[in-house]
Amino acid sequence: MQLCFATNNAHKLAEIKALLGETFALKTLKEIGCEEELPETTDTIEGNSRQKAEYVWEHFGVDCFADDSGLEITALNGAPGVHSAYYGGSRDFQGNIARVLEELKSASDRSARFKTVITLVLQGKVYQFEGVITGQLLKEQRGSQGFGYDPIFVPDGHERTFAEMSIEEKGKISHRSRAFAQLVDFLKPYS
Ligand code: ITT
Repeated sequence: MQLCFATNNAHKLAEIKALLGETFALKTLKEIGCEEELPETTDTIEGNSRQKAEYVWEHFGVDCFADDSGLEITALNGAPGVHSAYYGGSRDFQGNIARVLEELKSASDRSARFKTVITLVLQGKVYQFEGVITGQLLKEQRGSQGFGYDPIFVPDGHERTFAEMSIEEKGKISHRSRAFAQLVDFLKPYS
């Protein structure tokens, strides 16, 4: 089954390919001829996920799914949330982490959660799937795997940060894999 994953993030693509295996011929945006930046102008993770998937369906006529994720920090009332990618002012992981650590300097509650919402557009019909993982934010970075806020996030029930885990270990428990497990289940009859 031909399906496009609407992302430009190579780390995410690698994670999802590892999860999906060979069942689907997963196409990248480039492979379907989409070179432009996808719109992400709503103010929610759900909205941006849907906006990206619908854009690909409407402009390229290819079944596709998009995900949008973010880090929701309790002490910051759910920020950075939909603004996670640019929280430090630009699309720079170190800048984003620096701002979070600064804002949490005097916080006693360091709990947070990663959330992923996947939107699938299949022959024009829209479906959404959500995955969440809760954890704690460290005061300094540990590990070099992964991306984004991984070096400061320790999932509940674990000792190591996401950045200290292999792609496979993170893939077993992550917000994205939880959302994707639902997508894969949903797609089973179509494969
Ligand atoms: P695309 O929109 O091109 O798919 P993106 O980097 O913007 O890629 P998301 O919208 O899904 O990715 O996530 C927004 C930001 O949230 C992302 O840039 C990271 O800073 C953070 N984030 C999401 N998932 C993460 C993860 O598994 N580990 C660490 N940070 C993550």
